[in-house]
Amino acid sequence: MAGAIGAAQDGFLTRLSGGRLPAPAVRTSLDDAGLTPAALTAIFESQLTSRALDLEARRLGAERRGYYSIGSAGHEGNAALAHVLRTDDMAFLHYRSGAFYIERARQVAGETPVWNMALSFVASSEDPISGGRHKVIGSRSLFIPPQTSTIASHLPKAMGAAFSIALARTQKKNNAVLPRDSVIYCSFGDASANHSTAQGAINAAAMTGYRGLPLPLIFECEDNGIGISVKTPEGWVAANYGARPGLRYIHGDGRDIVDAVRAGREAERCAREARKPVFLHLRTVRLMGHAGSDLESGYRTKAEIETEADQDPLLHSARRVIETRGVSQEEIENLYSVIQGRVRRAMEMACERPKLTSAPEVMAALTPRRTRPARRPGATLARAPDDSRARREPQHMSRLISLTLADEMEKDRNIVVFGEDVGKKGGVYGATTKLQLKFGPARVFDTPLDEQSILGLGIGLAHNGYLPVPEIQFLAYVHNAEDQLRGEAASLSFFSKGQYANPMVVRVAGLAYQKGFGGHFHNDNSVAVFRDIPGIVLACPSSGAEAIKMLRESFRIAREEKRVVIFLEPIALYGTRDVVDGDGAMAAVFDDVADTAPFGAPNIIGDGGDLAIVTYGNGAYLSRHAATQLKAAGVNARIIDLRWLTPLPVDAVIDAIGKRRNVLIVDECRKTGGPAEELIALFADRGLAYNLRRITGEDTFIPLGPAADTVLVSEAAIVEAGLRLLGVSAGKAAE
Ligand SMILES: Cc1ncc(C[n+]2csc(CCOP(=O)(O)OP(=O)(O)O)c2C)c(N)n1
Repeated sequence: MAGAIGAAQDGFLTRLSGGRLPAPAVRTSLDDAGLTPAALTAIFESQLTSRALDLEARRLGAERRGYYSIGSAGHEGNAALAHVLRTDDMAFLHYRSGAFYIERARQVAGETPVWNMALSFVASSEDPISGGRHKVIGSRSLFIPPQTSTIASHLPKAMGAAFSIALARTQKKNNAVLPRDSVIYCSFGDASANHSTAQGAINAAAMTGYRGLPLPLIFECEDNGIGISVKTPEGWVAANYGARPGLRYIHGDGRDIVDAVRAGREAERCAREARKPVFLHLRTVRLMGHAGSDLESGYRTKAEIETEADQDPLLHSARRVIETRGVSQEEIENLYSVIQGRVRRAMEMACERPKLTSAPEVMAALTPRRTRPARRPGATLARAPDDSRARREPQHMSRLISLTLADEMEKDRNIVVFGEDVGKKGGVYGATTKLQLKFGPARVFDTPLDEQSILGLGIGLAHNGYLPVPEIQFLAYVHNAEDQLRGEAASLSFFSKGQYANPMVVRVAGLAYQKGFGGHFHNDNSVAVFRDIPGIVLACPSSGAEAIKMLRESFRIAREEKRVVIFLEPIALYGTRDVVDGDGAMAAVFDDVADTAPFGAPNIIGDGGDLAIVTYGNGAYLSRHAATQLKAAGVNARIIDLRWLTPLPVDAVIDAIGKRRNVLIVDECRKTGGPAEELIALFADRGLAYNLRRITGEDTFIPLGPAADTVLVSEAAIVEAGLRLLGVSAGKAAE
């Protein structure tokens, strides 16, 4: 009968047919769980459908017609959470959440979960969530953002999204995406719970709960006791999370759907009504190995595999349905057979649907769909400090940044600023000065000391209609959190066909040349980490006025193009007022700067026809000095300050170089991985035969004290390189 599909692996069917149903694992009754018999049967159907999809995906994978990766078999208990939660409770899912997805979709009219998953398994361009880019579980209408495969990387944003719900409620935000009484659900495996990303997010959630702040969040750990081939020590998850301050712990048996619903309801009450974070620990089993290609027999004994299969949640559910509804085993087999037939037909039809066929099609989703969301007028506090005087006087870059932030925040209430020390202190370098006084702690606040949580908080807030401005205190500390940008924020549009976006302006203080605060970590001169992230925008201002104009444009890019913008602030220029003594050229009067710096347009300084110096950040500042010396030697230079380092505005740069044959690239970053590499490659691609040279930092970490100067680009080196390019000897220039 029904076993035609995947019979070889279908331990469920074999056991069911043989009457080998497991003994009850728990004593929870339907009444205890608030579950009706009809609901039980409906959930069971979702579980069966998920299993049928797993088996079909395997079959197509083996036939090289599909791309089976990881299945949900053994984890179908997560359908309980879909039953318990509302369909507008945003869900950040573990990759074994097929049953959750199907059960949630069942509750919404017009959803076609089987067809959608089938399209995803075969990477059809008609897959409604990723458009054939990846096998992901996700849906815009079901409040399920698609998830990447990096384990635990979704926990920080789940924490952030839960935080955003509470914040929106406090602020009475009327354009929130997430309902004010909704909760966030985030699931993951037991091995994933050990990851530092998970630890950081759970810690941040627990700390929020410990402080008595609302956080409607369910972390659900699906504990199958193993991560690929490595066993989690017995009892470890409970021991680790059972008694965390600020975090409620609830245990349930995910093999038994009734107990899973009971535990899920308890967790839901805690998150929704008490608005406290919960750690829901569900026991599960993992069936059919880790993934399609995994040979489980290599690390598990046959007996272990069989014992797991005996505890199949589908068998437990079948027993529950037989006991509750008085149906026979044959009736369940028939039901499964019908479901399998439906799934097979969907899979076969999906194989015929179109795939992505060109790079432009693939890449169309790298950036989100553009919109022009309305700004919500900002609000300042009744007794907010008056900065009108500061706006009328010349200020250096860091103060201008705080004034620009204040200006933007006044115009747009969706903007929130957060990070380490940005609140009362106003930032280590004063770039958020007075913002908290002006806008209050709901819009400007300090975070725990954890960059992953800071960026995750940004992603979560952006999911709820905020325009987050997280600050990373030093460029060197982006690195321990870079996946939040690379794997999460920047990839969301790609995996969701532009349907989901998490626009933000990430402020990062960085680059070298700091005096008196030396060493590598505060002088990190590498932007390689950002340069190859598809879709991201990297901006780097070179003066006070530029910072105002570029920050304004960065907000526009985030708001209208929904992009992730990294705003890299050169620390050494924060307090610099002059290019040459007393000229005030690096400072600006905020109220006098009315325009913006258009995305993709470099800043052109000077009109010298002998030499084009292509540079950015501190390099632009040094080049302005050097240009004066070059001029004295008879070499007239034009400085082309890139402003936008990713994507590089190459066409505009070539335009700005114009007829000049001599081109000097001044790249303050290390030789390896700096923007100079790409510029030269782009010039070569276009067959441009400039008389070309680059000077860069050395491939080293920055040492302390004056030794730093030995490895960084200097004004003298720019002058020398410029003269050499033109064949003017330095000695001759000095004459
Ligand atoms: C950061 C990261 N490291 C390694 C992997 C490779 N990997 C994929 S799944 C997995 C095991 C996860 O186990 P667990 O969290 O228990 O979930 P399960 O697969 O058992 O449901 C590993 C190591 C990954 N995806 N992400």
